[in-house]
Amino acid sequence: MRQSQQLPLVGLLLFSLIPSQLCEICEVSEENYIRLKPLLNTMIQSNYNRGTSAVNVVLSLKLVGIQIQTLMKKMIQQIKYNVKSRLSDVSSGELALIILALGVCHNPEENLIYDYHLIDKLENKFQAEIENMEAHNGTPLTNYYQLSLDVLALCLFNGNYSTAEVVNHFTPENKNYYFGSQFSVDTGAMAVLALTCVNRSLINGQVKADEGNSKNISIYIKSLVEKILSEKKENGLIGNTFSTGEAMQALFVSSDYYNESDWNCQQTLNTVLTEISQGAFSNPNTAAQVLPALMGKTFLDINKDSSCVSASGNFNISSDEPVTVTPPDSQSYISVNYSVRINETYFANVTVLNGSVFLRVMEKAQKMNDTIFGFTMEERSWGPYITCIQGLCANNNDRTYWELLSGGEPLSQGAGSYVVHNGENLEVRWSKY
Ligand code: B12
Repeated sequence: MRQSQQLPLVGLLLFSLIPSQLCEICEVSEENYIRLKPLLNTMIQSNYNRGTSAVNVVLSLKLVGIQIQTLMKKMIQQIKYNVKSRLSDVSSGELALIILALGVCHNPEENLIYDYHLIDKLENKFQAEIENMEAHNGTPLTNYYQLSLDVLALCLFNGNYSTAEVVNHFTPENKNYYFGSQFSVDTGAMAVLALTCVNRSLINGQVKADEGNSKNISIYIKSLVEKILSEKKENGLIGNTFSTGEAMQALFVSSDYYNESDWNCQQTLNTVLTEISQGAFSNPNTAAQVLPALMGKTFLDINKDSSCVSASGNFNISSDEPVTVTPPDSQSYISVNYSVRINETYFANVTVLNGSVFLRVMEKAQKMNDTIFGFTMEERSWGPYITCIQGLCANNNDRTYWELLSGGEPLSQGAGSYVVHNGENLEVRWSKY
């Protein structure tokens, strides 16, 4: 064969070797938007009277180009109330999310950020986090997921923050990226988004350039990306089902830091779509956190003029679609082993209706013996959060909490969502993170 005849063949061969999952194109195609419908239904049909979830949802929907007036109105009401009446109770990350949701895609509500001086207030809350770290052995008031949200919001909306402080506190070895010995993918992913924003501002000269800081931040991003990728499972999920969307966002913005062969984005996307079809994202927060990545968006698009092109038309959204209620299996009962572990372990065998969630087991055990199994909880946007058992209460400064486990393995859902099974060994363990 003459050399000129071989060329097209060589070209074809090379082309076929190029991996098909370039990250820029790893998003759900328009003809597959129907597969995202369960996420939208979850978000639209919830009745947001708790915590931050309406903010998460509005941020997510607007970022992908979907505007839902009734939700927006509800969120603005919530925000006004929060800012006027309980700002001291609003955590730094909650305020950061409020700013991101108000400012996303330069919508008319953006003015509220400035009318209420929310950026100044976030700067103060961020400073309080740093002060708490100084006073409490490096532990912030909240957590590093929220500190990353703070830096991200300050970076995107031109707030003041010290790059040196960011370099100082966001080293990849920092204990706050871990819960126990487990690297928190959600936390690492949010940090990559924040650090990427800071680095881009340094490079574009928006923040006083300092080559040393920028170099350090790049090293941090690379290391965090490695940690995120090392949590990739065989089926493509990164961390667990609920951290994968945010991990995808982090990997989208950091593709210079890993090789194409390190991540099969399409596999991750397909697994998430399968999980959606199996009803995994039934909590509006989980739906809100996963949606942007599936539509190729990241939090770094929040203040881009070009983003947020309306996608509503592609979804045929209606807020009064019937809610799909799964009928209970039957009125049969199951029995589970429940234990509370502090230093000692306290056991109970508990009978509950088939289809019950973990919380029902805890309530039943409490009725059986209030001294041993008595507990308190707080209603959060994610559902009930277990705060105290036997009067022993979780404490952020001590990094203690009540951990939920099944068969000795930590659960990836809360007490209000996790459906228990017959014969299961359930445990609530006094733990340190
Ligand atoms: C930090 C964090 C924690 C910290 C919270 C304390 C602290 N220092 O802040 C610790 C380590 C204690 C924790 C515990 C748990 N967590 Co957690 N946590 C997070 C994380 C990384 C950030 C939350 C946050 O600050 N958000 C920003 C602020 C503005 O929102 P917020 O709603 O006000 O945040 C508060 C609540 O979310 C609450 N919280 C944290 N986790 C959970 C989990 C549940 C079920 C509830 C009801 C509340 C809650 O603490 C936050 C700070 O006050 C998220 C990751 C994510 N993707 O969101 C996971 C996340 C929310 N946690 C999760 C889980 C599963 C748990 C546990 C059930 C794990 C377990 N096996 O025990 C326990 C809760 C058990 C209980 N006692 O009820 C899941 C929830 C998934 C789901 N489908 O419900 C997430 C999404 C992580 C994941 N990818 O799996 N968590």
